Amino acid sequence: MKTFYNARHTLHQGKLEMFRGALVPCFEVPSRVDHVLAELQRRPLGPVLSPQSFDDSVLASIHSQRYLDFLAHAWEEWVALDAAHAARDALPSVWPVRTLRSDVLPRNFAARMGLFSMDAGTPLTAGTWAAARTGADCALSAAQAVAEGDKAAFALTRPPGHHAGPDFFGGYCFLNNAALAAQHLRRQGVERVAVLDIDYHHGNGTQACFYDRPDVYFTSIHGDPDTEYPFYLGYADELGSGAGLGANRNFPLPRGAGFGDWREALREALQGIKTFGAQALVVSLGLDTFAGDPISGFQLDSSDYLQVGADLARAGLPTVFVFEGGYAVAEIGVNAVNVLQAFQQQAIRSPGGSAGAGTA
Ligand code: Q9C
Ligand code: ZN
Repeated sequence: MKTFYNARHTLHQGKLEMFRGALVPCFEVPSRVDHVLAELQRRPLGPVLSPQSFDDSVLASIHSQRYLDFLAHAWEEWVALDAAHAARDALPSVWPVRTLRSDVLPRNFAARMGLFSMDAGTPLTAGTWAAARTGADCALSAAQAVAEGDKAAFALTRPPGHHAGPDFFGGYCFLNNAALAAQHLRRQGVERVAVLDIDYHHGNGTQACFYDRPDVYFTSIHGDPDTEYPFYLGYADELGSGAGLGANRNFPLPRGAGFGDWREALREALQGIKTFGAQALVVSLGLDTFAGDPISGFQLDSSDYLQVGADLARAGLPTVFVFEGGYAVAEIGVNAVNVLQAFQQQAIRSPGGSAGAGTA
């Protein structure tokens, strides 16, 4: 499969995030993607390509215009407030919670930053917009390749995307790459698209983008939000709303869950996708389900990711993989490419999925 690589990812390098009352070094670091790229050069997955440039129309159909305008100009506003800001990242510190207004857009920068964010763990830096915008092009390029007939494609980018909602950033995410890929597939004529989120953290942003839509099915396997970030979404009783009722399905698992329970949830999630009648699949590929992840709590090992890739291939759907979280940097290359390579090998063995030949 083709990989669309965001060479501008290094422009986004957060310094510090707020964690338990202290500013600590960011977990979401550039070397994450460097390790995946290095592993792709060691193992024969396929070509590594630069993305095509897409105009802003798909972005504006997922994110609000006032949010996109904020992101595109936030850094220059931040530095214009005080030249000393150039040396430190912008973090929000005030939010319009219940009873406060978010319809009015304040002139004050901190007030707007809070209005467009969900946590103080996601620094906005000088290069955040450039990196995120090119990352969106990677996701759209991967979706385009699949729309044109490729069996699968991979968007290798950071910052990640699945926590970013229609008008907010957070969880290290700014533009929702997986949602953009799904929306692009829809616009290219795929009538029913599924998004499967296998990052450790619930994909609250992606769920929010499609919650009332019957044409994009969202399903996620993640740490129980009762104890795990993003806390305020990702419960099993979230089934979609209005016309989208029945097109959302969450599989929260307790912190500490092992591969057996995780894989059973994957089986059920894929069954839901099949029942929905998806014609294409977008996978939010987080690798923070790994036992060695420093901020997460599942127990997958590196070889388990081979099973994950093969299980995904047996769904028999054209598939866009979008890189999300994963903070065990030394192992993230092997773990990511294990999923992708096993997917590719299984897809060759049983084209069209488990209904095809050679399922033994
Ligand atoms: N400092 C993704 O995996 N912070 N985002 C948790 C650790 C938020 C994770 C506390 C974690 C967000 C894309
Ligand atoms: Zn995550």
